[in-house]
Amino acid sequence: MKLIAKAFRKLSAVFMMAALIISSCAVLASPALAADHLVKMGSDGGLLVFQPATITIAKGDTVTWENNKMAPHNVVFDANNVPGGKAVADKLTHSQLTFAPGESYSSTFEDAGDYTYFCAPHRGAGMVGKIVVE
Ligand SMILES: [Cu+2]
Repeated sequence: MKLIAKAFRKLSAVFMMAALIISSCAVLASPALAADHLVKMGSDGGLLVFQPATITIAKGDTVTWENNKMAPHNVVFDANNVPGGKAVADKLTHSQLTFAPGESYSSTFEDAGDYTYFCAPHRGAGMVGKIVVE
């Protein structure tokens, strides 16, 4: 009898361990791990550009724009250049200017499509970016 109880305890310990391993694998395998992508505002070389100017991301991913050089900068989406129109453009836009290096803001992209944006002070200089959400 004692032997059976001992074996049973051992078996349940093995079962618990297996359940733990399986459940941790399920967490690791979950596909929707959203990524965060960094775009610098102003190139390292001091050019008035977003760097990289175009990035391709997945639905649910976040883009963080970080002030780098040649401030001030901002990030403006307009209704004609995003899927979803004005409501989406307004939600993604960060019109407040950044002045200090390292200042940043982020937006999360929920729908597939092409999103083009610009920096208001430097639009004329060609400071335009594009996010492709697949
Ligand atoms: Cu700018």
